Amino acid sequence: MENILKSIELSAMRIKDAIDVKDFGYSNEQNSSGESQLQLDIQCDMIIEEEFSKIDSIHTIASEEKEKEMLLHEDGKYLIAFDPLDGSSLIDVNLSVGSIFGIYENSFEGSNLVASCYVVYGPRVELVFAYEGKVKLYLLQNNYFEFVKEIRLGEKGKLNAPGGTQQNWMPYHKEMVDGLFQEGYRLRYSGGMVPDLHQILLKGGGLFSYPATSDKPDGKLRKLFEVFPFAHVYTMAGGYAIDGKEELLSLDTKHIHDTSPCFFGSKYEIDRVKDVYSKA
Ligand code: AFP
Repeated sequence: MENILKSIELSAMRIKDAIDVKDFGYSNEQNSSGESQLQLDIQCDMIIEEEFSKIDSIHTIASEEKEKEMLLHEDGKYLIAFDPLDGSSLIDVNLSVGSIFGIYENSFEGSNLVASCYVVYGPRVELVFAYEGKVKLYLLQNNYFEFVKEIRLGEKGKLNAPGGTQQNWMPYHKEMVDGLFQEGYRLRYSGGMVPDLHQILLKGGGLFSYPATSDKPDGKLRKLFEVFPFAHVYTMAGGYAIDGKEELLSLDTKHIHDTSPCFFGSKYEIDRVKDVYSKA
């Protein structure tokens, strides 16, 4: 696992350089979710593929930018699903973006996730790694990811990050989101899952939601590339991650690009979601 973390760190440093200096703009390609791919999305995908190809313990990789998974080493033990540059549509307005990694054994099922990791490219580059019951924060300084601290979520937070188009929310979902605001929760939503969830984690709690909507009944966020890794990080940090009713990590995956409604947060807010959704 140590050499996988090392290769994520090397990828992150190369991606940071690519974000800083390269020319942006769209390619003529679309990814598997039908979104236009930026040149930078493709470049970041290639960087990670190149770094992971050097690690013998990696059996298979699956990227959000590619239709199919790819076999790397027949004798490898791990399968890794990753989103090379999540939130890339925010690059042109200079907001934070991230890379997300889920590391599995045997198959790409939430229950087989053994480690997860994400990198935030913001004013600083930070990396969060969840493994063996601990969630650790690292900061990039002088080409080295220095350990900062262990992360734990509180029982209740103050931040509310509600995703999806409000016009298409279910009425009970709107009521729940409004209810939290009436209790004093503050809105924090950039449109980048990585910085939005990172903020809630580091500020001790709150709720991030991306619900089922009338136009997207299965939500927008992809299980393998976005939802499962963050569910793993949040639960290891003492928080909760559900689809409204079930724990996200207990959900089946039929296709690598499957999506799911998702809610991540601390105990108080997730109890609220469960209460509202159990009556829906
Ligand atoms: P992009 O990678 O296309 O910018 O999408 C980012 C994202 O997948 C995730 O990071 C956000 O939480 C979510 O989409 C935001 O979606 P909305 O724009 O519908 O709020």
